[in-house]
Amino acid sequence: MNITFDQQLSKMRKEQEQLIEKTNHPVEISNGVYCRYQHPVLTAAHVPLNWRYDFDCRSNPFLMERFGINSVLNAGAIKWEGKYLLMARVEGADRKSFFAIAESENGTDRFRFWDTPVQMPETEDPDTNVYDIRLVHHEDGWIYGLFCTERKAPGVPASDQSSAIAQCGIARTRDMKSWERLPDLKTPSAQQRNVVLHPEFVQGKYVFYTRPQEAFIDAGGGIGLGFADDITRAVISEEILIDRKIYHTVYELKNGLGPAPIKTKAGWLHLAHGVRNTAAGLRYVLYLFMTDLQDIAKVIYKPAGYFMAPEGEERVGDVSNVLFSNGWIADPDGTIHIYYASSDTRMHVAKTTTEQLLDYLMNTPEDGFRSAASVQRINQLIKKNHKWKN
Ligand code: M1P
Repeated sequence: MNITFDQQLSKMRKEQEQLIEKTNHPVEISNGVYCRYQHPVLTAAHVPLNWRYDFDCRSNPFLMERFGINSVLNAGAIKWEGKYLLMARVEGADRKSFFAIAESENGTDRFRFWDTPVQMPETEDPDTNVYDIRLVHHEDGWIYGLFCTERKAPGVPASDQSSAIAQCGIARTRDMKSWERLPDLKTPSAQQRNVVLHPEFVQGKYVFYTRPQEAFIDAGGGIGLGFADDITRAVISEEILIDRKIYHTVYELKNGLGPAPIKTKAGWLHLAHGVRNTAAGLRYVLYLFMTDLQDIAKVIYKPAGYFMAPEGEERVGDVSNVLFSNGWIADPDGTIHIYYASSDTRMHVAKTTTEQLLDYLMNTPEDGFRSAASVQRINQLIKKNHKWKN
């Protein structure tokens, strides 16, 4: 039976509504640190149909998708007017990313995109691609979005159509709707990605977490920190490395900060991604560390290894074996929603609390950097557990 244009459109609408309205439940098994939720919270299929299809049967008789969406990933997150907002990186079939905001009442399901994508202003040097925004409500009163702006590398031979320059774009808003674009961050490094703004002034200055890198893919020594006097012309003259890459760790090849840190009574809570190389390609996992409230460059707790790694279906996607997070929301009751993308394809949520993360940070052994040190730690645990046998 041939179905009509109207029947097909109404079927598509119904299916999308069912997807958006699906309740998300926590998965039963948890490691005590966090709890994953069953379904992705945002996917390409959540993107509104009227962004993708021409609904006029005269100009689109086959009801073809006119603007393909490839993936929805790496979302910044913020609580705004009581709603959980994800400012996602939406990537079209044309490979370009743009930002779009989706909101939910409870932070775990029914995320629905706003009517139109974000209209991000450009600087005099237009961005080829923008992605991975970090949202932060700064104590100066503005909400800032720091993101990667990518442009073709200048002065390369015509045969080279891949070399690119990544820099940190900065925009700010007061209403999450209209954005003011500020000049890109200037640092001593040739390229920047994964730059995050600290939510408070330190000694009257804006503080940026950076990731100094000399080339587009290869990152430098680790996660850096720099100060700027003026955010409307942000210049960092020195980057201090606060979390270095280390041989034979999950962040051996590169690392980068995730969302802006959360302030707790014990210190600043940081979520980051670490990357190592394998025969199957790069593997991205998430790890946590904490910095001192007085000296934000000082790491005071850093459990060994990863906090979250790709599992099950998360392992497969556009860039497989990747977890990446640039958004989390801390509620006043201590609940933390961690938003993470899997394999550069879709967004998920995991829930935890400040109390659980503090316990994890303070009581998980640090990396011993040797197999023998791992065995020693396990033996300590076995000894401690002896009296609880059976
Ligand atoms: O493909 C994995 C990630 O790769 C980049 O992250 P990094 O700069 O740390 O290597 C980014 O392009 C990120 O968007 C992507 O998810």
